[in-house]
Amino acid sequence: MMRTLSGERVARPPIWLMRQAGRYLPEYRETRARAGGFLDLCYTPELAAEVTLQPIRRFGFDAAILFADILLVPQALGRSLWFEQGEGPRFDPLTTLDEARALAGDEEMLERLSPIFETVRLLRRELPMGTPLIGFAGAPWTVATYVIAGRGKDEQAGAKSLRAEAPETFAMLIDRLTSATIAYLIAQIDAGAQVVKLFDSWAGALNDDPEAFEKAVVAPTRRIAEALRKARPGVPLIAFPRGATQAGYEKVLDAVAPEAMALDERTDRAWATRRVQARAATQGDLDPRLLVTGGDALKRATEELLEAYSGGPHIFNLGHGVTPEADPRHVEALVRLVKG
Ligand code: 1CP
Repeated sequence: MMRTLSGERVARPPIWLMRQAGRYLPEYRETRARAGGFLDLCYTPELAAEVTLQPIRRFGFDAAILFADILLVPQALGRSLWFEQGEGPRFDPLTTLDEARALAGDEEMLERLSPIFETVRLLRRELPMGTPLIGFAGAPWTVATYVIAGRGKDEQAGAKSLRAEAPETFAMLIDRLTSATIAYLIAQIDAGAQVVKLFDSWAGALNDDPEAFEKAVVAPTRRIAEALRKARPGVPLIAFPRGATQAGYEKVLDAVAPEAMALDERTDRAWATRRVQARAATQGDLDPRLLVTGGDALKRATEELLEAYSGGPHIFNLGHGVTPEADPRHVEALVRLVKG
């Protein structure tokens, strides 16, 4: 994993999966029940470390990703967050300048997130040698879409209209999220995270507005990358502007120069190997649905992917997260295929 992130093409690509810890694993569901709920699980270091390690033990992935969530940052900034059973995260929507001004400062935020850093420290002690720990945060745009609309999935319209109608409020929120994200990632690195990933899951919602993409996706991501490189040089960064156009991915590549670029399942691999892999390790881009269906289709798609990216540094992953419907036996078959 670390050699690939330094730009080396290794004989067998490392493999890890987004959402490799999660509801598709019975041991995860059991631990979450023991914690009481999803947020309790995130804030209980022993149990969060346990669910981070579960997929490492079961499948032998080449990297671990800290068990936490991108929405813990806005929660620690003072926005109330809860999970609707069977639906997903909810916030009280942020819509006014006063609400944006009232967000907590970095110190208060870091204090509230201190259990997360304890999880990182526990993991660095317990992970096998050679299995690096990936820390992460949501990119400001994606986090803002949840904070503004109060919910996720297909609800980016709220953030887009706040940007148009209350630009000062929107800019203040993005600015606060950007500096909070820098402080949060530095604290994860100091606790032991060896790689960091920025999830911009809703970057593609701005594909129809290049100026907004530049200001809300590219600029904050650039600021975070530059601050991290200055404060903690040598820690590789994985960028993930999910759903962006090819031009959008290339803008992030130009502005951020990440060590790896995560690609979603709509990626044109001829473009990705020519334009992305020449400058960063690629990561992705298997369709997560194949882990529900498995079988020959999974085998063929995996072989095609390995072949397509074989000319340069590549990290095997999905185009998005493992879904709750995925079958652990198919994940096991996938890891066996890639490692073989
Ligand atoms: O147990 C449960 O029911 C909760 C499901 C769950 C899990 C397992 C949520 C709620 N978050 C997580 C963990 C999580 N989230 C991780 C940790 C470890 C791992 O990957 O194994 C990470 C990196 C995330 C990141 C995350 N959270 C993103 C970015 C990646 C992506 O999937 O696009 C996003 C958008 C979130 C928000 C979020 N948190 C949880 C859910 C269900 C969602 C998505 C909500 C929506 O549909 O918009």
